[in-house]
Amino acid sequence: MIRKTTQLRRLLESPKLEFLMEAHNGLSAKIVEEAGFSGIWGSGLAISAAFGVRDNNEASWTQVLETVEFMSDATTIPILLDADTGFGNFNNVRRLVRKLEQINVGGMCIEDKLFPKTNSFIKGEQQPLADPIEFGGKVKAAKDSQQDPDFCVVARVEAFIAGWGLDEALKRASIYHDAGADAILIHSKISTAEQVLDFKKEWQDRCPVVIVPTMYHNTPTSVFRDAGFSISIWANQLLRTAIISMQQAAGKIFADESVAEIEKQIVPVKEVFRLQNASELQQAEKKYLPPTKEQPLVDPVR
Ligand code: SPV
Ligand code: MG
Repeated sequence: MIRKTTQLRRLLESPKLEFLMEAHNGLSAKIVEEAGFSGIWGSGLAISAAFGVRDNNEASWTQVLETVEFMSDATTIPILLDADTGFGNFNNVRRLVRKLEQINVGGMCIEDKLFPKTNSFIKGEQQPLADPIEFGGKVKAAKDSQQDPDFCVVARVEAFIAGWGLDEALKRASIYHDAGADAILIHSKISTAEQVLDFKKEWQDRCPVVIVPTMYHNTPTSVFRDAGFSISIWANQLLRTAIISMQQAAGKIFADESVAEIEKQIVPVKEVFRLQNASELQQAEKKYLPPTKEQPLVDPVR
């Protein structure tokens, strides 16, 4: 079994465009893996939304890590955790890296904003950026504290989000690269890929570049491939899929005062059991529990 850190590093360094799909709990992480993805984006937006709170560090870092541990345990592909600003200063980042390694997370992405952060698509231009030298120290602290040489630290540049131009984005990326970042995530909130393409043209191949085409979703993937980006992150689409499915189902059941109609549209309960790997426990019970004459209490899978 290849270590998750190594798997993530290979994705970052692979010559072809790779993809990470967002997940926000153990179940969605498993669905991402079953769909065929090679890696998971542990989205701060999606995890906080699933908790019912805002993407403003309202969920504590230990609450986030508890969720990410379930995600990691449920899957064999690596997770790149969206670790926001690192949940504090360089010292908090050092502890964060040690904890992420313990729960088998492949790497983390930290962004050059201030704690408590705000989602990049909410009043981005009013968001203060971190001092780039201070943020470079955070990146260096992260790299110095990892035990596994393949643990990946992705530095996210929010210059475009905050209304700055290409020069500022490149200046920041250089500082973070010099501090040891394994990759740069260049974020943009405009509806075209212009900013990230401009960045990549200047940055060239100094280190892998990661993008999040949430707002420029109409850009064909071939454009990203041709430009030589390393990873494209689909950052929130499963959360948004789940929201509309749950809204429609809840609304229909409320209106019908019945689940008869919706039953045809939703997965059978046995699909839930399959995703939970209930059959493995049934086998283990046969192996480890003392034999009884009684039938198993339930046999929901078969
Ligand atoms: C996230 O998924 O939480 C991200 C990406 O950080 S974004 O929401 O685009 O800022
Ligand atoms: Mg985020």
